[in-house]
Amino acid sequence: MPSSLDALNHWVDAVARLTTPDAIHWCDGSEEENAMLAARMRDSGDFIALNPETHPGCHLHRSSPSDVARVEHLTFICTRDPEDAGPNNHWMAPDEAHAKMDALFAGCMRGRTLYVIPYCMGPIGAPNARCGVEITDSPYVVANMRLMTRMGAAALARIEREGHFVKGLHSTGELDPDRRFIMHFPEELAIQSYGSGYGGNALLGKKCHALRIGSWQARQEGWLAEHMLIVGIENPQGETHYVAAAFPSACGKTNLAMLIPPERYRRAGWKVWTVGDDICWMTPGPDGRLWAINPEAGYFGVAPGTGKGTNPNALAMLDRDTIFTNVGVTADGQPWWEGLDDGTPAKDWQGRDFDPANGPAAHANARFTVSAKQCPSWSPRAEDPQGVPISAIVFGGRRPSLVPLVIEARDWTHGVLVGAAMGSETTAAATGAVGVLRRDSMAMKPFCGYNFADYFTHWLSFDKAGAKLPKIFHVNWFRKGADGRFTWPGFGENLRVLEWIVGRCAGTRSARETPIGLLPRAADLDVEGLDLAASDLAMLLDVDLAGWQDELAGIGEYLETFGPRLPAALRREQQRVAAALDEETRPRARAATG
Ligand code: GTP
Ligand code: SPV
Ligand code: MN
Repeated sequence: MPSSLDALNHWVDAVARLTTPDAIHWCDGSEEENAMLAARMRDSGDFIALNPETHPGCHLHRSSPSDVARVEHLTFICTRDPEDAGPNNHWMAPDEAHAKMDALFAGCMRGRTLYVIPYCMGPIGAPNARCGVEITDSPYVVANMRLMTRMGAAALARIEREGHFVKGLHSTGELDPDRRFIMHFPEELAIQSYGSGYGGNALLGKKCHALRIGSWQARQEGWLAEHMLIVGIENPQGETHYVAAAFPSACGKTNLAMLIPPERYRRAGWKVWTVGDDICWMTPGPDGRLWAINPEAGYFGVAPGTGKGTNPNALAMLDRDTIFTNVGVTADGQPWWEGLDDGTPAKDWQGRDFDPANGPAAHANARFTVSAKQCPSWSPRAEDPQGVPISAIVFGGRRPSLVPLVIEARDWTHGVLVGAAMGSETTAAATGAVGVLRRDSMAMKPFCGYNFADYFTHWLSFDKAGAKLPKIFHVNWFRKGADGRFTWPGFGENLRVLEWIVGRCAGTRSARETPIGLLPRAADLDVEGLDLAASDLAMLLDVDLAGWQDELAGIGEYLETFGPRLPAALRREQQRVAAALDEETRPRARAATG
């Protein structure tokens, strides 16, 4: 009887014939292997050892200066029918994409080692976990995948048992932005990535598998693959509610997932537990609730802005066995970035002597890669094969104006509209302009592996008999005042908003009804001890009706771009909210004219 690993062996042989590596290495995920690869990278210059006293086991990697972020314009969904990819994706015909990629991959591993990385997304024993194999010629990718996934022998054993896996092929190629593509073939459960060594472009288990291919499979199989953190909020009575939150790239997921409660909350007994910081797979359970697992085993987090005052939990895990990418370094070999509380940079992220005239010491999208187990707030439920039940889903983005601190959707359909309508200013996590407001539905614009119209239909379909769905909310930590500064203090203080959210789920907190949803009154939010003027709080909780009328018109235009495939229920919901706003403004208009 042929082994169920035959398919894997045949594929590795075929890739080796195409790419002609000097050697093939099957990764087992062991300590010895990791030490061997780190030594190899220190020799080649891919890794720079950091100060062994202050940062044992830590390395710095400097990527090519033109390869520092995801490349959305070079990322494609290759389906037979372009309509299946939708207007939210770049599309290429599978045959054309394969021909292009075969030409790039031909002979590209000459002089290099081909690494075979079997990995599992999700706890190895979880029924909803999924396996993949990434072939790469980058030892840096191997070292990162070892921290970010369950990689090696156990994953290979699961693949052998299940007989199927997602095939990911990656080569750093020449790191030439003109010879760079990230291709997805959801109908073949395959990914091909060439010409980048960076994060989401190269660690194929993450965005390529767990979100783009994952979302495609989730739609077929009735679950959700989302760009969400998962956090447990434990109240002083010892009850823990789990919240899943979707914010676009570099908009606060890692920070919210590991927040430290404000002093007074801590003393009262509030605790926060980190389950995941970037990706969430949710499946309806037999009890009708949504149960979530974090498919990842580590964090690939934004370094700049991570400091004692903002995210001390993150800082506490970054002093050992961490890979830093594109940060600066101090004279005594410690990693350094803007927002770190102490130290001074000697070298910048490109290895030049630090000179403020050249810009910040760390690249704005500089990252750390670290095992989740090192996080002080790591949840005891993080490895639970059943996952955790979700009480609330939260959407949010960077909205300098208009959008209040927090809104509760009135029901699931309204919540899906709130998620679909999400907008946010772009960040350095992807190449291109930063600070441009764009729609980013459910924070999945760069990551949904199929047509957003079908994705909205899929979201709506969860609202059926027997379902006990989470409440849906929208938050905005990024509202700016007339002084151009963030009005809300954010970070740990965000627990005050989460407390209201969890209280709404438990039925213990009140709210006022508005045309755009339910909002706390100033008295409903605990702001004791905050340095926040009453007028600022009023601004954060105000609903600017005229501004929202324009916003709803913009949302309507955005929904129109999806054409007839858009679910009618979503369009009706947009019309309902628009009509409620018109209704609310009518008496005032009459009073003004009469
Ligand atoms: P990805 O890993 O790219 O998906 O990003 P993320 O959503 O995990 O973002 P992260 O938590 O790393 O935050 C990105 C940036 O936003 C950092 O520079 C943070 O300091 C900043 N940030 C996070 N939370 C807050 C907040 O509550 N208020 C403000 N003003 N800034 C925040
Ligand atoms: C993001 O951009 O949302 C990230 C980093 O989390 S990457 O792995 O590059 O996608
Ligand atoms: Mn992300």
